[in-house]
Amino acid sequence: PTTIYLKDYTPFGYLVDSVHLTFDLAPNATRVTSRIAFRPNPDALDRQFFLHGEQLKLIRATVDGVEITPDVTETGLTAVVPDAAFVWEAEVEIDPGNNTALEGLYISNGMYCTQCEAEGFRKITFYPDRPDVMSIFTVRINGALPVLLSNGNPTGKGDGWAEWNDPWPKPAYLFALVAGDLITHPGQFTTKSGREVELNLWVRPGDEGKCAFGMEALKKSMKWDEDVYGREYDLDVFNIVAVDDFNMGAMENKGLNIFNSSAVLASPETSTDMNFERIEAIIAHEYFHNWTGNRITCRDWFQLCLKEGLTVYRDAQFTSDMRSAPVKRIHDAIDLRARQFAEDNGPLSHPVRPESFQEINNFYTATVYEKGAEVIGMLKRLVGDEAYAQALELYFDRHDGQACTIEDWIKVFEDTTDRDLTQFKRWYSQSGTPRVSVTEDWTDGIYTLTLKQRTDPTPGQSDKLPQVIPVAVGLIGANGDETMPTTILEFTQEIQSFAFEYTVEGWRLQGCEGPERVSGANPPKPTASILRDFSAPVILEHDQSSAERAFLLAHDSDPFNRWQAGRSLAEDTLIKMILTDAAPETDYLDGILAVLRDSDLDPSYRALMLGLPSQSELAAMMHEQGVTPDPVAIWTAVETLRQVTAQHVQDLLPRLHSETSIEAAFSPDAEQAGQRALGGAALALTSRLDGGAKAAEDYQRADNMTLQLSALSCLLRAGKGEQELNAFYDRWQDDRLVMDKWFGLQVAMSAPAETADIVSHLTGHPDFNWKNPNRFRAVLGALATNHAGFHRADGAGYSLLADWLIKLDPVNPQTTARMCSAFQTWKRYDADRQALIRNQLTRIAETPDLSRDTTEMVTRILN
Ligand code: B3K
Ligand code: ZN
Repeated sequence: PTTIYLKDYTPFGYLVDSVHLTFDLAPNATRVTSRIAFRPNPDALDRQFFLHGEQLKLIRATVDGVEITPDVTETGLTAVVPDAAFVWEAEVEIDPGNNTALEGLYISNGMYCTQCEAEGFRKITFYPDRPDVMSIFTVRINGALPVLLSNGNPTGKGDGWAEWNDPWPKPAYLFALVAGDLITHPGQFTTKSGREVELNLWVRPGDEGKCAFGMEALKKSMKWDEDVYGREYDLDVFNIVAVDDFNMGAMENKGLNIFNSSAVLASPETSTDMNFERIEAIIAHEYFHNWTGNRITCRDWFQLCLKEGLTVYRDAQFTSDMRSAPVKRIHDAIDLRARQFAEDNGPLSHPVRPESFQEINNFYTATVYEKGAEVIGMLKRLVGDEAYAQALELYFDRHDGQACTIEDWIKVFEDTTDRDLTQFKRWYSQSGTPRVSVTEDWTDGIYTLTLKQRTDPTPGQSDKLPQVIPVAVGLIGANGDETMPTTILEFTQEIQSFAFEYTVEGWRLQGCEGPERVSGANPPKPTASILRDFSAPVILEHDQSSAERAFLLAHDSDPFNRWQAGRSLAEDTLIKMILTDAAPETDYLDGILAVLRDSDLDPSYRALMLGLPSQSELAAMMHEQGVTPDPVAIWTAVETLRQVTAQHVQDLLPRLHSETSIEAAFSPDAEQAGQRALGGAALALTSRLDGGAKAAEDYQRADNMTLQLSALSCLLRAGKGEQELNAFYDRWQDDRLVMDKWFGLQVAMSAPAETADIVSHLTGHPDFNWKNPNRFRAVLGALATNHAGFHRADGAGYSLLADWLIKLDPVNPQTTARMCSAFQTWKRYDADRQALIRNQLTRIAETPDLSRDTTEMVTRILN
């Protein structure tokens, strides 16, 4: 396989003035006719005329109307063309009916649809399939289907045909086509300048009842982007289509977003609160791409974080505004630590802007997306809100219609603020998670924090340089009052000290403007709250006593760090329990009890406080401490802590149940969702004490999916619920999205010794349609995330996953490759497990005709 390097970028030899495409749809022989106006690119040195093309049957090609015979290979064609403007025409035949990879044009449940990002357009016709080639597309679709959609505005339609024109130049990866028997849930939006936009959410008949929430989320997103970023929508229509077979969440094609049905369809009966929140965020994310991604796109795929990091950052801001900002921040930190830290500290570690790849689809990662968003959050923290807003304004003005780089992005911040961001740019090029360790000094009334940063070597990068880390710090006095409000420390050196002095107005960073130090005063030593609001994506190493953590859990005014104090107490006690069989610490148990009692605290926040670190994270922490993690011991400790917690808060449980019961009609809003989250957490604890009696009752009365699933989880966890599981199946067997939950839950709730057997059993179920990515992930993805079950000592989990990855690879390389990451943490475990995993990885790697996608992933993981 060939490796592509960032440093080798060169522009394409030609510019594309216009593209006309005609599709004659037929399931196994769709004809695609293209007419493309090329002209030499004055900025390019190389005039080689190479068009990408894969799995295309070339019927004919002409240049300026004269038939030619291009040189066609597996990856594209070359042809001799004039050294002046010319018109290229080609007719190709493709087979969407047999396209199981779900890239290019394919058919899902009788519906034609496309997925072109990153490099799928080349499976539709011959084209310079690269994001820096932008053009105006006009599309005609001929097909005997009621709904025929493409990008842009509709320009005509009749029986069996439709025409579309997209006035905004775009790269081919944003092309989309949908054709099928679809029904719209319509909507309408008037933009701030008065443009009337027709909105549609297109679904298959039967799904009409699951559209209302998505449509409202779209309108809210459109409004928010106008209010907060000044970005207005720029076409007459905005279409969203729900598709059942889709490799990821959704795709931001210009004016025609295509969604995995799981990322857009929702109803109270069938969706959990988590589903609602995720759907709202994904709709916003894809919509926000209209400016950050589509109007301003990426020069090449190495710049992917330019659009993804920024768009994730924007959707996080949106969710914070729509729901609870602290809760969103905590969710994001949990997610980053679980997925991105695991990636950044293992064999798949790569910079936010990678420098090489074999298959770009393998780089749609937590690092590019989520760490990419964190980098933007840090930039905003460093320059301030106002400068951030100005820089963004400049970015949109300066680069509208262009294909840009991270250098362009950084430049708008430098030009706005006059800051030199050279060191900051290391966040884009240096991989690995920085570790920040903290030591304190307390001398003569001066409180000093000394911070030290280091990043361990990562693949291809042995030496690391210090990064710019914004560390948000607050100080808290002995009585629990805040004595220094959140202050950003700009931590740029390997070791750096920050001294704080006592003034009439409390504590203050030395050297800052403000009142003088109060000399002679004898203030008590403050307690530091460090990395407030998770101000940087780093691992904080701060040895604090349980008492200090408990103090912060009780008093920190920063909601993130207050939660973090509880989380750290949980981690400490769990690790002690695992290593020494110790009993759970009372600092943790009492701290949790106090938080649960505090009914002034938002229920969703209290529910989060009850969460525990994942078993996989505990394994990572032990590994970092030089101890080989034993998955069964970890599982046992977590079970014990849960049981003891349940007993410890027992008296409070009835109150929590009544406090969280909702009289009002169901709403998926943050308030009710928070109550249900706390109620669910309380139910889980109750089930530890009553063997599932209350859960069985709740299951019977449940009138929404959140409660139904949380009750069923409790029953399964208690080793019960067989009857309910069958009833659930009977009730929901015709609803794909709910059946995904039915499959996934059984795996997630299984006891470690049984997980692999349950997975084997479920993969034999008649409804296990393994070619559907959602169903495949529901079962095999759940296997990979059931830590103790997956890591069963005899290797049953490993071989089962490998069997299925080998089977899926020829059908759908993208989903296979992505799921290989289940093995990325293998070097944490004992020699026996490592050997078992190595065998499976090698077995996958040696499979004949393994896809480029999967080959790249297993090779990187093995090395
Ligand atoms: N841009 C798409 C992801 C495409 C993934 C291609 N393998 C969705 C998103 O990030 O919005
Ligand atoms: Zn995106």
